[in-house]
Amino acid sequence: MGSGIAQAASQAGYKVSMMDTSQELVDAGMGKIKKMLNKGVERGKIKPEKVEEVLSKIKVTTEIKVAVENAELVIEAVFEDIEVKKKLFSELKEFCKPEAIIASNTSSLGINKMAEFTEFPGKFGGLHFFNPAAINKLIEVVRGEKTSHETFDALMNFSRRLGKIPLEIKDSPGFAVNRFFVPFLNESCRMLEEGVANKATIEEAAKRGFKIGMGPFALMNFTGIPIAYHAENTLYEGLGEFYRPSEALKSQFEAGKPWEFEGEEVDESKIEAVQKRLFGTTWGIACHLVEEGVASKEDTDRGALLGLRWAQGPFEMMNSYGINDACKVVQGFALSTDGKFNMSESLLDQARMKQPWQMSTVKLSKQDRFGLITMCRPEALNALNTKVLSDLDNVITRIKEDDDIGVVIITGEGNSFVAGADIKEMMEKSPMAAREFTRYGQQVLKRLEDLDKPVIAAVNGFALGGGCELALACDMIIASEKAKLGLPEVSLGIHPGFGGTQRLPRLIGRAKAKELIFTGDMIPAKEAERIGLVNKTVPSDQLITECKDLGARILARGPVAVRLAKSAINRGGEMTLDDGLAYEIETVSLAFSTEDKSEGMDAFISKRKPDFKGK
Ligand code: CO8
Repeated sequence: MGSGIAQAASQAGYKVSMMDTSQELVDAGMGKIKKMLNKGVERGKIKPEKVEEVLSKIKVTTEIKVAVENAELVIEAVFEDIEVKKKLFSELKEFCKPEAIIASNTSSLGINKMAEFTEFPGKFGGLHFFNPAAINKLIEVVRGEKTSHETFDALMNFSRRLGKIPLEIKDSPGFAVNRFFVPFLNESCRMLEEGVANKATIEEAAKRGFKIGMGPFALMNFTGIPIAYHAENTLYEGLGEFYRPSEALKSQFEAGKPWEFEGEEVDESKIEAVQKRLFGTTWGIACHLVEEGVASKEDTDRGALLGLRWAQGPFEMMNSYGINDACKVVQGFALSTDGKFNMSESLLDQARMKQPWQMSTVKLSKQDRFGLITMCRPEALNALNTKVLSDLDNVITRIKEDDDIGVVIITGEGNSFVAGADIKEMMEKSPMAAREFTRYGQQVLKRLEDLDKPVIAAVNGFALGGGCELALACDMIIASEKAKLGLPEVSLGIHPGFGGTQRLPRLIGRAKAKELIFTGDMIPAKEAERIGLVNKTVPSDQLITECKDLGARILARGPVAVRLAKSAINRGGEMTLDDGLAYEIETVSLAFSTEDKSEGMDAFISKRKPDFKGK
């Protein structure tokens, strides 16, 4: 795992020091990295010239002092034994800089427990990578009781820079994904042991129920029965009787043999019963995770989608199944466990209210007078489907009603702003349905454009198609130097429909807009700045700070004047010059009727700073 982490960090541009206890082990680690990189080149995922660059950034050593003395971040991936970790942490105390952050890649030892052995528990947290660490997009970022906000934010940002999709996790046995996945394996073994069905039937029921390519027994054979057994034991030790490894799993582990199920017949009459038990286990545990504050519903589902390749996460599955029926399934399962598994109270509440789980793909957070919108569907590069548009619509309503928010900043989770409308959803649409979708997309973007507060697009990565059109509906665009913008619709056989054919020519002129739209070319942020599509390009780690600086300069001015100026520019742009000028007379006259105008002019004459009240 360590070599995969080193590779991921080096590919993201970090200088890496990779340490192991012997020269053979570090050489083997470098060998694995070279192999992975060459495979990446063969698959066209990595440019050949990048290989040397990545390798040159990784220095190997067997001496801990050399490895960590200049490190900003140390990630340990040593053997999962608390004594081994304890010894390592005491060595780190001696050689690390005091400001260094230490992270553990543990999957089975608690972050709180390990923090006791570190010198600065506030600077310690978990970075749980998934295999293969260099490629797998998922990472669980674990907050211990003593992990500081700064450390946690730094670990989240580090994960994002690695191109990972980080889940925010509170320390708890198995974190989020293993907490429901390993019991899914264990419950399959328990059903076998109880004679509920044979392996082939359980395998088939799981494949159909969770829409996965491999069922539990094939998965255990693939990833290792000892891993499943040890992981279940960890859950049992931390969480109690329900999680005890089944006898069937234990004896298979002790026998050291893979599961055999070739030649077994699938018994169709038992499929439903098996599925209900697997649903009961995974859905019930998912609810507990959220009730205990270990993970959000959204992150739990994302973990299942990305880490396990399920077609839907547990919460989305419950909604599709029907919340009342899902509740009955989990209740039936809980009753069958003789009190070992507690029924989820939150699921009972949802069923009582007949309300499916509410999950949002768009986050709104408030910091001072800023409303920060984050498009949060990183598994699909934040592509806009009907649900995302509806979530954005709801967030716009909340912002409209919130007088504390003076400036809005909109950005994307991960390495993408928004990679366009969702192609998978659009594929199925008839012309009528496409018309409806286009109308809805335009309506939501128009509501954003018409907000009576300045909106800044913080374009952090891909802003393509509908994503570029979303940025165009904002008042200003600040882009990270890593961002790429474009309207590639014609390469899909359609053309921009969320306002691109209208707003882009108005912003950059018809000829340039035609060039971008007709070619579908994707352009880097600097070029977008040159042609006037982007206001400013900034280093990626300064993107939000730059947007806030710009926002703060606006917030210091007369709020009513800014609002009226936005209206004059937006509405005036749709009129003839004469009508626009007439409209400007109205807005500026209105500005003269405000207290802000008296305050602004008085402050100028008195040589003091104005104190605008927005009236
Ligand atoms: N829709 C759905 N899924 C997407 C989209 C998208 N627009 N973009 C990326 N994804 C998904 C990928 O399918 C992939 O999912 P999975 O892992 O399950 O295969 C995941 O996001 C990661 O993407 P990639 O593996 O492709 O990531 P790369 O880094 O290799 O490539 C790119 C990144 C270059 C951005 C590439 O993903 C891409 O080309 N995406 C499509 C961009 C595009 O064409 N956008 C325009 C869409 S059309 C549009 O916006 C129309 C607007 C309104 C018209 C209304 C008419 C009805």
